[in-house]
Parts: sequence; C-alpha cells; structure tokens
Amino acid sequence: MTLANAAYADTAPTPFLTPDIPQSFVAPKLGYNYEKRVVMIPMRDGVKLYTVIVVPKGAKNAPILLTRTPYNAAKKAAREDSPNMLAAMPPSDDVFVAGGYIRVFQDVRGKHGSEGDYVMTRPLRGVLNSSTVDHSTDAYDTIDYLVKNIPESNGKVGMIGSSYEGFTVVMALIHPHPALKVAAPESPMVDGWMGDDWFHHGAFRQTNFDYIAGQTTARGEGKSIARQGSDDYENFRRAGSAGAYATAAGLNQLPFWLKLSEHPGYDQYWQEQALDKIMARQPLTVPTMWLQGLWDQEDMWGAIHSYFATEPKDTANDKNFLVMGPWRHSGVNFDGSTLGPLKFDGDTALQFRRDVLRPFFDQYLKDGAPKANTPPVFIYNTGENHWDRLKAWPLSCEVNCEFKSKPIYLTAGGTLSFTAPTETHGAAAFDEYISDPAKPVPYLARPVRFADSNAWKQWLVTDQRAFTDRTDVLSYSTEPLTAPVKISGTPMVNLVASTSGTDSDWVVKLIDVFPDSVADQPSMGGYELAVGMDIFRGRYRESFTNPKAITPNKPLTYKFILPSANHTFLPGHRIMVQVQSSWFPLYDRNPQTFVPNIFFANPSDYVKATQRIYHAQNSASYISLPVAPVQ
Ligand code: PG9
Repeated sequence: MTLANAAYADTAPTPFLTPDIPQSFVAPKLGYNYEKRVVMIPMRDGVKLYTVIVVPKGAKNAPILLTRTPYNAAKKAAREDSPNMLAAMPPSDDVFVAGGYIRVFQDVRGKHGSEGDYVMTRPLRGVLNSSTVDHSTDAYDTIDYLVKNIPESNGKVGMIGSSYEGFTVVMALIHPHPALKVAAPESPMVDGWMGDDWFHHGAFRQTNFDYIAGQTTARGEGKSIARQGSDDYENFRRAGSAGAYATAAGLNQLPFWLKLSEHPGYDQYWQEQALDKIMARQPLTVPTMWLQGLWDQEDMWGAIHSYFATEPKDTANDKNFLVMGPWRHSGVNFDGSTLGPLKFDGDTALQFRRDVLRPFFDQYLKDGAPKANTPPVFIYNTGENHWDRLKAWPLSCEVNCEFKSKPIYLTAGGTLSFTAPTETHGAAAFDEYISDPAKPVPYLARPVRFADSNAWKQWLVTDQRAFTDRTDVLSYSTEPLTAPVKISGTPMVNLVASTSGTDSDWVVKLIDVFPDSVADQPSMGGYELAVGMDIFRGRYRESFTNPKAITPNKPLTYKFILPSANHTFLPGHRIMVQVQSSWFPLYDRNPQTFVPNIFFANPSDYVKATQRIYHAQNSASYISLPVAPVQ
C-alpha cells in the first residue's frame, strides 16, 4: 500500500497518467477571518460590473467602504493570498479593517472583469455623454445593490479612493444615493487641463503617453511603449513634437489620444468635465473630506479646487473638509515618514488615517459612533514639521482672508526682496536668457526614465541646484532670513516677461534654500527644495479657450497660481525664485513659434527665443506670497 492509499483508505490508486492539472482547484478557506464574494452587479442599462465584496467574519450591522477602480478590483482585494483580511487588503485599509468595515472594490465599466465600454474618465451625462449612464449612475446603482444584498451591513456606505479612484468618488457625489453617508476623494482627478494629469495651464504632460497605452490598449493590463534609448530626454527630443512621438508609438489607434490631441485648448470638452465647477453647482449633502499631497506630482489641482468650489455652500461648516499632508501623489495610502530626503515627524499618513480619517468615517457610518473631532482643515507645515488644525483655508490671500498676502519681488542682480524695485524702464530693468528648444531644461537631472517610479514619486522635492546654474534658468534669492517667513495659501505669480518668439512657456519655482550646512543632515546643506512650482503656456495669457500669438519683444504680464503651500522658511534659509521656459520631457516643448496646435508643430517651428524678465518700477515681476504670522 502506498503512502497516499494509507491517507485516503477508500480511494483507488491514482493512475500514473492522470493529468496533473485538475479542471479546477479550490483553496480551503479554513482559518480565514473574512469571506470574499464576487458578484456581477447590474447597472440600469443592463451592463454588469465586476465587484468584490469582502466581509469580515461575524460582521453584523457593519458599514460598507466602497472603491470604484479602473485598476483591477480582483487584484486590489488580494494584496496577499492570506487568511488574514489585514494582509489581503491594501495597506491603507489598516484602520478600516481594524474597524470591522465591509470592503468593496468594483471594476469600472469596460475594465478588467466588468462588462461595457471603457471611456477614459467618462464624462457626466450631458453635452459630452448622450448615453443613459455615467459614473454617477453606476455608483448609485452599485450602492443600491450593496445595501440591499449584503445582510451583514447596516445600509450605510462610505466611498474612498485616490486619483482615478478619487475621480469616481467625486462622480458619486453628484446626485448621490441616499445611503452614501461620507466620502474621501484622495488626490481626485478633477480638471485634467488646468492642473491635474493631462495638462498644467495648457502645457501637455508627456508621461501620459505611457498611462494612456497602459490603460487603453487592452481591457486588462495594457501594453507599454517601447523606447529607442534609455534616456527619455533624448527619446522625446529626437521624436520632435508630442504628436510625432505618439504617431511613432502607434497611439493614433487609441481614441483617447485622438480626443486629447483634438482639444489642446480649454474648450467645451475640458470645461464640461471639470468636476470642481460641476460640484460648485451641486447641493452639498454628503460630508466630504478632500485630500491630497502637498507635493502631488499627478493631481495637484483636484482636491484643493473642489474644496474651494464647495466651501461657500458649507454654511454650517460641517460638510466640507480639507486635508493636505507632506505626501506625493496617493502618499496618504503609504508610509508618510519621509519623501525623498525629507523626514517628517513620524508616519504622517498613518497619523492622518488613524486619528482623523477613521473617526470621521465612523461618525457617519457606524451606528452610535461618537462625533469626531474633525478640524475643518488639517494641513502639514512642511517647514516646521507639524500638523496644523485650522478653521479655514487659506489663511492668507490677496482679498478676503484673515491675512493679506505680500509681494516678493524679483529684483536686479538676482535678488529677491519684499521691497518693490525702483528702477525705471531701461537697459538694466530686465534679465535675459536664451531658451533653445533643442536644449530644453530637464525637470529631473538626466538620464530621465519615466519608468523609474521612485524618481517620479519624488521629483517635486528633488534638489533644484541641478538646474540653478544653467544659462537658461534665472534665479533670484533673498539673503539668509533673520526671522521665519510663513506662507499659508496659494502663491500667485505675476511675471512681466517678453519673448522674441510668438509663443512661450513660463515655468516659475518657489524654492526654500537650506543653509550651507545642516548639522543633523549634512546632505541637506544648501539644498534647494521646491515649495511650489508650475508651468504656464503663454498663448493662453488672455484666454484659456482661445489661444493667441504673443507679440514679440513686448513685456506682458503672466498671472498664474502655484500649488498651495503651508510652509515656514526658517531663519538661516533663503527664499528663491527660478524662472525658465521649458521643463522637459515631462512637458512637451513649446516651439516658441505660434502654431494652431502644438501637438503637431513641425521641426521648423522650433526656434530659439530671447526671454526677458522685467524688474522695473512699472513692470515689476513678483510672487504674491500668502504670508501669515508665525505662531
Ligand atoms: N493620476 C492617475 C490618473 C487619474 C486619472 C486619469 C489619468 C491618470 C491615477 O493615479 O489614477
């Protein structure tokens, strides 16, 4: 008798040629502290969406936490093949698993296990969507099903998710299902043209090509774009325009790229999708915590602008909340102790999830839970390294804030000063550089690899010294500060500049320069940390919808905002501003000749330009700094 027969006394010996791969295999669920159910939930148009429901063992009257994703619900709900729910769920679910929540992940229509057609960030029903469905109805139908079909639930649903998943949370807030009691859109993609993924103030972000290919070449995992060489700076420069790169990569087969390239300006296509504007027109019924990173390299616009848009409706100050942590994109869901070389006061992401997010969700989702002590605004001070609990945001601005912002001027000799320039127009009243599209300023020190996800996650905090001494980058700096300068709000750029071309990009960086020597972290000596930086495509100076050629060599004012900051420049540090005209290959190059659509600029359109930044009395360049008192 074989060993096997001894174990299974009643079974006949297994013939040697029995195929060793059975028709199916079911892993035993012994010892699991949760049960996973996979259901296809029908939407109002008959399309069924793949949904994973994870119920903790013994759950009764439990709340439901829902995420709708284009990133594979099955995978999201199976971080590890573990009998322990904590190990099986995404790491940031730690606080909700501990709280006994039922967890639900759903594939959006057209992706992974779900039926239907996929449309990138499918617009709301209306001028851009003539069908009967959108993410608002899909969320509604899903919530309706969940509260009727999970006997262990108490019928209350919260939604959470970052980026695209944050976008689906915002969509659910439009005509929300009555069982949706609370929401946390994390770094939601809200306005893809103004400052989220696709463009910033009209300048196109070429990292999106990989994203578009990854998301839309297949219903499941998509294809990546093969590279000619290992430095994307060179790969993109050699290709020419963004359109030429896309054509060479075969992206003309992908409808989303075609739609995007047909709408380079802020036309109806983008305006009708801008969810902050749409939220501003909605009643505010669901308590919502808008959150994002202060160094969010993907969706820097969405959360803060949605908060601004909805805040006037929150008359009782009990529905609209803002959280900004010292995080990269989606950093709230990972370890928040460090970002690049920056070290924070403990795991700031866990602190937030444990001390603010979970009590906030419990309050609205758990029967009999106490009222949480949720600050209207919870924001990290990135210079002093601590959380601030504030009543309102911003603290400082040009009008109608507790404190009034103060201009800091770009002045002669590369200086930066709170005193306005006194020079009158003339030869000395500007600084000049040549912007050459053949040698654009890199956004990261070369070699640049978009596929290097670590470099991408940290790029907003990389040392700007790598670029300071380029002849096509102007730097203006204060003396070392003798007293701290705190900013709490949105720095506004007022750049008076001319170009010898007929179009131009303007990149402005607000930088904290560390002292030459930093005793407890020598590698930070002299570090140039960007507190906020952004790009503006000059053709949109007068109108985002109708671009216009720039009059060559004429000083013109360019006004745009930098990302919000809550930062203290400490004594011994210097404040610096840098100005340049390219940020490559993250942003496509401006040819510096006005053409109808920059995506399809011809090689001959790319010309060198002489750029001047003015610092005269009647044409002063400055940043309006949201200065607030230091406590
Ligand atoms: N930032 C990503 C994205 C969202 C929406 C559209 C395109 C990209 C994301 O992280 O989901």
